[in-house]
Amino acid sequence: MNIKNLIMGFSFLFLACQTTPMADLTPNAVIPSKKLITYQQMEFIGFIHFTVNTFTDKEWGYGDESPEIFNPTALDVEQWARTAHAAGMKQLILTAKHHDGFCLWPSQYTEHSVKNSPYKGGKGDLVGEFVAACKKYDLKAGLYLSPWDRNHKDYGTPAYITYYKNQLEELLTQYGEINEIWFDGANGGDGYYGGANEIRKIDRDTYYGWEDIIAFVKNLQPNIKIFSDAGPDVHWIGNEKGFAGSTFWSTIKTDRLTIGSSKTDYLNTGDPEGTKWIVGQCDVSIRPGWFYHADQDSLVKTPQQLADIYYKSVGRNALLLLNLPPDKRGIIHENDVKALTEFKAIIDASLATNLAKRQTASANNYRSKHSKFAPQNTLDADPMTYWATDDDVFPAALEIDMKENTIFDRIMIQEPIHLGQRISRFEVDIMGSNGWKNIFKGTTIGYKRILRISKVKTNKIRLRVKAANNTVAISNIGLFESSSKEVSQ
Ligand code: FUL
Repeated sequence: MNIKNLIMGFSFLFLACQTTPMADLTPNAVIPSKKLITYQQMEFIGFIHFTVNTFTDKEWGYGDESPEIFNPTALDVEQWARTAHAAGMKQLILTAKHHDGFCLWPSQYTEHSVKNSPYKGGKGDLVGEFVAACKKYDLKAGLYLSPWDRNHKDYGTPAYITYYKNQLEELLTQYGEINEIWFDGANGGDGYYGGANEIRKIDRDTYYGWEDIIAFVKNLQPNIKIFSDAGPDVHWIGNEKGFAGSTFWSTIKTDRLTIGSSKTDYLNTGDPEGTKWIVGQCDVSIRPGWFYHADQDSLVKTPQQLADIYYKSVGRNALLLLNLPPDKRGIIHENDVKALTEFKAIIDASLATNLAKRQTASANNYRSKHSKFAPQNTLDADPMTYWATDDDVFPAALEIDMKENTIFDRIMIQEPIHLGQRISRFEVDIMGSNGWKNIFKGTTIGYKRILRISKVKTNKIRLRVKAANNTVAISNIGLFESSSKEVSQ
């Protein structure tokens, strides 16, 4: 074959490949990394607050507690992990060190730890036991290491930063993979500080040298997710009630964030103009306190309150981080386990059966009329497949025909977030006896939005996206009838 024939052959092949024009969607400028998508897909995770405070009945230990008081009588780390797993959590985060400075692992850099406690005769290592229990119950393990340390004599000086980094190094090199590290925003104030008993204030912007600490952590555990009220991977939602804003963007402007003093309203809604993808996390305790207090045994949140929190966190494009504080025995109290078990049963009953599955979806437009963007992709439960329109089609309308009248009161909608978060205004209509009737007007959707509406009976539902920052794409739609137990019986 001469060179001319070869070129003609290639040109023919090239043209043949072009016969089905299909313009792929342009991803947004800000998209999540694969590891943040996997993180978001966990949806529901748990917190374990346990330390000397459990034994002193305090929320914030002063730092002068004797390690002798840390003496759980029936500690069972596996009960924590079993309880979390049974509730559907995908990760647990343990307070390896809270503000009192007491370490749940035998750190070589301090005497203020389990090694000087009666627990296992000073031979215990709760961080190690916790990580092993998480592994056994298929949970990711995360650790909380309070930056503020009311015990340490050097707190407030550069020497403490060296101490803090040494502790991070112990935690991130001795226990295998740690999926998340939690940096709390409470910082500086009065404390024991090695016997000084004084107030120590720090400059939140400069003292810790966060940039350096973040790089240090990532170097030790490249896959770790770092939480603080300013990210860089996961950010606080701005309250401790477990509620994300009903408008919630996963994008945010980092120059408006400072660890320890970010504006709570801003954290609660995110920012459509945001330049960085940081996943929102809603932390809340199953009890009024973060630590166990016997006088709160009757104040455990009800299964219905927990379900409400679930809809306001997971149902608003964020993660739910629910705290389960072990008691003085070292186990999660029976009342908490009961509430959690009933909560899980309610959510399962409410969201188990997708009434839209195997129904028919159609749309006013779908991109290039190509099956890759077909409306039916919204009913396959796969977060990677989606319906998308041609560019600039507003409203973008997707209709699901159930053929028969169907009763539902929960609507789940997902965007394919690997392409970014796009939708900023949408409406939902149902077919009534006089035609379409609007039943919901909303703003953001994101990874997952679950709408709670009054029960309706209809054979057709329609989603109309009225505004978005890019071409409209929806990955999944679900219709559900909630359990009657969502409301207190
Ligand atoms: C707060 C802390 O001060 C609380 O004690 C608790 O650990 C909570 C999760 O974060 O900022």
